[in-house]
Amino acid sequence: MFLFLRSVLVFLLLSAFLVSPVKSEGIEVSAWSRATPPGGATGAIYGRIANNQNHSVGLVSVEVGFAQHAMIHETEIKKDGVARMRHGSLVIPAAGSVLLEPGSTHIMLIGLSLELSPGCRYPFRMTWSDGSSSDHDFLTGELGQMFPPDPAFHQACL
Ligand SMILES: [Cu+2]
Repeated sequence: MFLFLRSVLVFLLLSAFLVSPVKSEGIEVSAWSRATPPGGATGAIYGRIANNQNHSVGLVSVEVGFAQHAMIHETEIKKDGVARMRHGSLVIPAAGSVLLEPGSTHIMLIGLSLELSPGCRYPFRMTWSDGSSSDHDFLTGELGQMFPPDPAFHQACL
């Protein structure tokens, strides 16, 4: 009897551990950034976010352990030709994807506590409107790079 109760207890503890928090399996991200210049405290994450689920999801927040803030920004070109960034939002349609790229929508990183180095891969977490969250990495290319770097030459730097 005691052994039975003990296995029930172990089972309950394991289940609680496994179901919380809810991890989304339905979000696929290939993300990248540019290297930051020495002393630079801001950066941006670009890439493609695909939603393989049958419901759309809105991005609630992005957590990057080494940035004070991470938020969606949209770049708009004003009539005077000057680019300005403003706060935006992101919804990934059901069975669809969204592209983040330089000069357009991006995840802005503010208050970086480390320099983003070429050849590095860094972790981040996204939280979604359906209550799930998903963990991803972004690859870092060169300063000013306009295209995603080659994943083959990247290693975890954290
Ligand atoms: Cu920005």
